[in-house]
Amino acid sequence: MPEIDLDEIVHRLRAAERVLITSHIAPDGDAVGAVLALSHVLEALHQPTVVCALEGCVPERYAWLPGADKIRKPEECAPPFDLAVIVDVAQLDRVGETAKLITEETSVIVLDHHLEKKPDGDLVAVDPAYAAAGELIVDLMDAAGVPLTRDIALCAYVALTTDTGSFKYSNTTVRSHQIAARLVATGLPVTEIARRVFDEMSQGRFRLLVRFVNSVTLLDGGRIAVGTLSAADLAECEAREEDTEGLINLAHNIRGVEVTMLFREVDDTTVKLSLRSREGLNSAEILSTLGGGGHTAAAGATLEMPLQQAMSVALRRVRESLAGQP
Ligand SMILES: [Mn+2]
Repeated sequence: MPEIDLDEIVHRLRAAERVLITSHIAPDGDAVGAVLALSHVLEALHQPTVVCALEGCVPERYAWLPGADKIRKPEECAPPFDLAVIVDVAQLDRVGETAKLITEETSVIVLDHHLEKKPDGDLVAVDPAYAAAGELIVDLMDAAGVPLTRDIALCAYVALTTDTGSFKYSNTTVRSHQIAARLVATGLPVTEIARRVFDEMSQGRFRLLVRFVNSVTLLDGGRIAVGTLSAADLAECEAREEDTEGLINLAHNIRGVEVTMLFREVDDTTVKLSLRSREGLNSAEILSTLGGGGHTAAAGATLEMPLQQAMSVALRRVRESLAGQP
């Protein structure tokens, strides 16, 4: 990993006048939280023109975050930007249509924590030791000498709690807790945040959850759990794409399961695969030959093939990885 030079990034942020901040398609809590936390840091730093853009809607459970109402769809934004900061993702082809707002005159800073060997961007801060991109933004805030505000804290806290599964996942570190303590000390209503982010769900999500649970099958003596959601499941449940977030963890909690796979059929030729793995198995590596990526414990891939074919291809890949395990 390249050495991270936060001071150089601060220098570039300070010099920029029109800044685009964006993240990956299908934004999760870390994407939305880190984008917004950075926008608040930038406004405190020197008040450039800041435009936050995301492809797709901000999931309802994050829509109450301060500044979320200012997040635009890419087609609503007017380039040029002299600087684009992409957070929680390191590849421009994963920010979707927003990438079109980045032109010749735009320099690109990448702030990410995924296992990414070839990040895009002119200036790159990618370090998988960060539990969340939001955690990296807090370090950047400190490097910039920007005081922690409640708005920054709220956004960074949601980023951190969602990407660590409330400080349960293996990416959680002492630093994650230390940063969380600083954020909470600004007076965050943690119970209320947890209810909004993790517990409360739409009826559509509840119906989808039931379908997902019923779809789960255990293979290979219970080492692999596989769940599927068809395009019809989403439609019939009146659920949205965002309603699938986190469902996979329900199956991954089954005792003895080492790898959990969720296949979500987008249409006849596109399947989104999510993968979770226990310690000793690298999810990102398992999916790397299928064009996917992510973290050690959690990764994803988009497979351009029908559901049945996607299942057999990915299952073969997982079994190869498990074959190397005791
Ligand atoms: Mn993240």
